[in-house]
Amino acid sequence: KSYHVAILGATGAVGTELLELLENRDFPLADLKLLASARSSGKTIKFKGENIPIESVSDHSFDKIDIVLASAGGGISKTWAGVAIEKDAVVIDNSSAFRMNQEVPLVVPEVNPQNAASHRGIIANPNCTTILMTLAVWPLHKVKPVKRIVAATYQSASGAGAKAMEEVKTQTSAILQGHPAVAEVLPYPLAFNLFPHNSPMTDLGYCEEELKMVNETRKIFGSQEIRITATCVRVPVLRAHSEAINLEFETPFSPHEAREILSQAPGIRFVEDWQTNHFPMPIEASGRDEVLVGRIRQDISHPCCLELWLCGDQIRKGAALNAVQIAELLIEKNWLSH
Ligand code: A2P
Ligand code: 11C
Repeated sequence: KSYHVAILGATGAVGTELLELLENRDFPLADLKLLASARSSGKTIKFKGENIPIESVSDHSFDKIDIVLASAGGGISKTWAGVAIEKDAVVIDNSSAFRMNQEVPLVVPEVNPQNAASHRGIIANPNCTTILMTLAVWPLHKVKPVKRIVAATYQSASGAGAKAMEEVKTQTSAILQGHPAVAEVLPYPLAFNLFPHNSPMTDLGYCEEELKMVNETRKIFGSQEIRITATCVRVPVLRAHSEAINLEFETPFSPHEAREILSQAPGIRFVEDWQTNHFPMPIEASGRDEVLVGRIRQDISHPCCLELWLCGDQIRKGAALNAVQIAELLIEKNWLSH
């Protein structure tokens, strides 16, 4: 059996990656519909040697579609998800629009695949920093529950979309030629700079991105008790996010045991060479499916805490790949109907 798939936001950073994944994985595709804004209507994108027209999304866009992979932002998802569900499609949504809705499963296939079974037409893809963190923390949490997570992120431009990636390149080139860097997509120049994450600030003094890491991780782990705090920072890297994570357990967790567990964990590639100081780097994580994890060490300030470091391709496992894996899971388990 093969499936009719639509990509909503096909021209964006995540949309482009979705196309590449569908092209290169053994996905049982009957046909592919590419949807974007009216600005892109009439253009085409090459897929498996064929030029597929980009259509402006409309009421009829989801007729006969089985699976919608949505990555055009929360507002667009809110507008169109209901229409797609009415037409019996399942929407796998990359935006934050439905993630904390109690009826919507929030799924990382390596962590909580079983939650996808109960969907009612929408499955939410978590925030990229959350996906990457859960892949590394869950295998340890299963062995010994984590009490508290303290995370600091180093997030690439790709998280703000394809235009932000272009902006960093333009700014870099301007600065190298002695011109000022102009910021239009991101709030401040990112080239040769960094700043606290640009998502809206909340009354808690945490930006929304930081609260996503807190609330989404709790939902995915099915644990409201786990205490989490995060500081999210945008750095001038193009497409992979990095995270420094401190984990507190009830009792000591030996770095050796953590290493053994994470070396075997799904979706992770363990990268640690203490001789050459070679640990995960965004440049080596870019374009890879696996999240690179390493630099596990005992926290010298607390006997029950471990430090670890990870880098993961934000567009791939942080967004597009996780969404495609959810689609593959629904197909494999026969969980598409709602
Ligand atoms: P378009 O290229 O036509 O503007 P990114 O996250 O990389 O910025 O990408 C955003 C994606 O969302 C693009 O594919 C963009 O299409 C799409 N998009 C933006 N506005 C709309 C809209 N009103 N309807 C459908 N798709 C939209
Ligand atoms: C970033 N994580 O790196 C964001 C982008 O909730 O899906 C995606 C925001 C989200 O800026």
